[in-house]
Amino acid sequence: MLIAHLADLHLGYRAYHRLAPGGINARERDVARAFRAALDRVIELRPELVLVAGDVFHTVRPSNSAIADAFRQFARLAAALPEAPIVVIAGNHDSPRAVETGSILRLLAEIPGVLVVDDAARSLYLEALDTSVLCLPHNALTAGEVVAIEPDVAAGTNILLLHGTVAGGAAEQKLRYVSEYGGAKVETSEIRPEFWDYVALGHYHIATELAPNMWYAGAVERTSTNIWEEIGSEKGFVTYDTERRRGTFHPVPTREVLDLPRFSARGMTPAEIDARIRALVEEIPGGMKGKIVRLIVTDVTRDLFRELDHRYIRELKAEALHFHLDARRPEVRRVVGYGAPGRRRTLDEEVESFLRLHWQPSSPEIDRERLVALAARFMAEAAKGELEDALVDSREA
Ligand SMILES: [Mn+2]
Repeated sequence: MLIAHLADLHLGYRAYHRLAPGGINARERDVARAFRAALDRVIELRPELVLVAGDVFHTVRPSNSAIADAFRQFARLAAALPEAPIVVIAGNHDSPRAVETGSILRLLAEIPGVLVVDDAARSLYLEALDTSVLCLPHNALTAGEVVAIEPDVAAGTNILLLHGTVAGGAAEQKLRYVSEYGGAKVETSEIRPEFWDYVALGHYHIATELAPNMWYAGAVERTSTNIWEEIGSEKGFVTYDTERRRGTFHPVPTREVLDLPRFSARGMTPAEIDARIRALVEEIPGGMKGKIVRLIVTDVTRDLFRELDHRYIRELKAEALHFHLDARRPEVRRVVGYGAPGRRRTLDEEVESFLRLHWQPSSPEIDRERLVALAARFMAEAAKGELEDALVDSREA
């Protein structure tokens, strides 16, 4: 049996306030196009089963245009592959926290051939394929109930479909970044990949083979919190052949994202910094036009930043789809304990590591150290139940 495995579509994702012709956010259109391209290829490959491992939508309440497009695309897929069941689970992005919100994914279940599991764990037996798919959407793994991750002994083929961060085993070496905040965590020893014909994973946005029969399909476009961590890896989906026991990654075209070589401004004059920026930009093959580009410059003092050629920087911002001149002030870096084995980070450590390692200031005027200190204070106040007072104090300060 040939299985097509997609994940993390993030339909309705928006960024950068740039509009494409027709008024749709340019990045939202990129994501919709990447999804269409992925489906074109899936249809050509004619799989017998299609799995979507969560985060179909970027938010619990996507825009009407994102919903309409998703419905059209899933209907197109179902019509093109009438024999192939399409099994969709919810991820952390499309799982409402409050039950009364309801899940938008249920709409997709109106399409004949599309099966949706959006809340509790459920095992689906697909009779025509003699295949059982154990579906573990985000909520099934975070509700606090113990889920038995067991194959169905009566089924000819057993598949596990889950949305979360896999820990332990090959995941320790192969997952390059701490995955999206807010995901569930599952140990490789709980999954036991050797017990399954195939394990289809969603949540980590870079396509990754954790075992020959266990893959993260990765996202179809760069939609994670820190897209710079996804540079150098292609986006797309995976097919798995249960007879040959082999997975194949299929890339789809995506928008170009560049992280220019970073440099330190220490000892440089504003004119020298301008010249270095210009030289780096002029070396981009094909130029900046329509690309997403970042340039990190460290050790930029506030005075130095003010004296840069902001007219030129504005021109670059206008030409690129998005240009982020990430001018960082000189700062004392402390090493934060990071993913130490055998111990879960406390929430305080999680917040501190996020602010130090992942969060990018939107302006060099923001002092990272002050923000870290403020966050630590708010965490302490929240623990004591006095957050409201602390927030009022900080606004007055
Ligand atoms: Mn995701």
